[in-house]
Amino acid sequence: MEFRVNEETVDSWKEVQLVYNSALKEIGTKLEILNDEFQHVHRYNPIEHIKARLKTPESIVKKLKKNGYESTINNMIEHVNDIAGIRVICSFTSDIYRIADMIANQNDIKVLSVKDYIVSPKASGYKSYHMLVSVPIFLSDRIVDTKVEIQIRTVAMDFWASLEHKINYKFEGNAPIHIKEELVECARMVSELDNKMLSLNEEVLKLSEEQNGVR
Ligand code: 0O2
Repeated sequence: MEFRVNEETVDSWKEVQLVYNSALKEIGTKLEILNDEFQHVHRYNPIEHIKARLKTPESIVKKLKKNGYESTINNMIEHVNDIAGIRVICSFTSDIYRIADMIANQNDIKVLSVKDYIVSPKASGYKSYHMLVSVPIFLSDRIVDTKVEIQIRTVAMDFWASLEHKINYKFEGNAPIHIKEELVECARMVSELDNKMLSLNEEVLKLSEEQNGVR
């Protein structure tokens, strides 16, 4: 269904914020429930923590401008996919796909697109799993299907991404070439660390299963 858009008015911006905020709450709650259930069944939490944010109006306008769109409420809804963004931080790469599957399997969620920057990292070295989903928000008189961008990554990938973001901000996107190269090298080290931690964890799980089987 459509937003009731009364363009360029403060009221319609407030309505947009209310709906996207509600979408963040919906997805956040779903993730918390999945994490609790996982803990109950497998005695293990795949999610370390969750960060949710609404994109600032300045940032939305900047994105619209960059892509050649006028700053209207309709264009925001149509062309800015990450007004509502939620970041899910996990311990291991395997958790990322587990969480992505659990989200995709929810009946009321529609997966609109997926970008797997783990299989295909960006040239910067950036790794993360992005899902664009839509979730129905039930208002008093209508249902609004609302887009949420979900970024799922490991603690190590998140550490890399936040440092790279800070560096890029400092140099306004034009960091010296040697710093960019160092960041690519750090991204390689992050992948190595993630792989080692995953295989270590798998070995520990296997050993404890064997021990429990013997008893
Ligand atoms: P912010 O401040 O994080 O919100 P789209 O969003 O699909 O219209 P795009 O650029 O094709 O446009 O989307 P993509 O590639 O999926 O990336 C969107 C978000 O991923 C970015 O949001 C960043 O959060 C993150 N990201 C992508 N590439 C990099 C990278 O090289 N380094 C870091 N640190 N983060 C990255 P925004 O809107 O840029 O900013």
